[in-house]
Amino acid sequence: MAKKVTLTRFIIEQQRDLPGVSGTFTLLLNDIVKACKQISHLVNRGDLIGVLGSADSENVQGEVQKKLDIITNDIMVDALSWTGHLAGMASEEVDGIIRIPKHYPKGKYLALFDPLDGSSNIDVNLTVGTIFSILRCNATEPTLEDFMQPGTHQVCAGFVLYGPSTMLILTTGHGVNGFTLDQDIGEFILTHPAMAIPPDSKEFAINMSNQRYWEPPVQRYIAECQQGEEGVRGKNFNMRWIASLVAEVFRILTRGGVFLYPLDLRDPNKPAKLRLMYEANPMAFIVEQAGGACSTGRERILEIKPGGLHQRVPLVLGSKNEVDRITAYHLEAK
Ligand code: AFP
Repeated sequence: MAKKVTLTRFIIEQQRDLPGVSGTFTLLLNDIVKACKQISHLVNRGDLIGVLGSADSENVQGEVQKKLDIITNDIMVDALSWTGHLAGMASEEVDGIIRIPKHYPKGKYLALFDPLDGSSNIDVNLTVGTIFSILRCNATEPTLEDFMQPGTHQVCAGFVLYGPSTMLILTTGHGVNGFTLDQDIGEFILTHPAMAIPPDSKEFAINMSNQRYWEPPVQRYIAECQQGEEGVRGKNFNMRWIASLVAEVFRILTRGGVFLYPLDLRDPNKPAKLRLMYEANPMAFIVEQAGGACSTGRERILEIKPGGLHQRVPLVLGSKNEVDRITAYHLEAK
């Protein structure tokens, strides 16, 4: 029978090759994974335990919250506050810095997360997930400035996919590996070692209902895909839109493709939808580690100097040659 490599074994073995990464990091990762196992159980139980539906409240983004948005945020905060591994946290669901209570020890990392990405899908039983990003922090009382680190400073990034299988996709800067939760033993098992995104693709993901708001370079790229083999691309394209970033990224990690949530001119106060610190940056780290590319259309996501915890950015990620083409169209149109 093939040897089952658990997440814990994988991290410990990988950690031996990572200079300066202490056992604390491994313990922090295990704390995050334990919280995500709890979330997986709740998402799977859904209406059986009355956790679906709207919470009749809005988050800092002005978005209507689902009950599970709040529940999963509480699970993450409760699971990570007491451990002594963190100096602070930030969440899509909370306006400011989430501080570590004074009676708990503090650590040298910051955790930033979207506790339930794609939550607008939860009531229709589609795949959702938890996205997390880990930064280093030397301050015991971190300020906003301590969080404002570019994505290149991430120590680790990952997401857990609550789909037909519960999966963890993880990078610590040494490639991307996928683990599937074995419900029988409650352990994540290495099932997708060394994930790599094909450089070319025939599949794009975009919310077509926003087409009238896109900038010309995006209009051009999508039109060329739609022209198929009769057009300049000389090949036919397929389209997907799951409205769940975690599901789109896993598909792209598995078979290639390009995802676009571009700048749109609909609301000048909200020119983009996805958040830099806990959506774009962790996904950019993962995608680049798998050989893909991640851009705003004009610049590399990971090099953006953040201006706020909930800053939004346009997001183009996936197969490198497709992302490079889209970026080239933006630079040509300058
Ligand atoms: P929700 O978490 O509000 O469902 O938003 C999900 C998301 O941030 C990302 O996961 C999707 O790719 C994108 O928004 C879907 O956006 P649209 O609802 O505009 O299609």
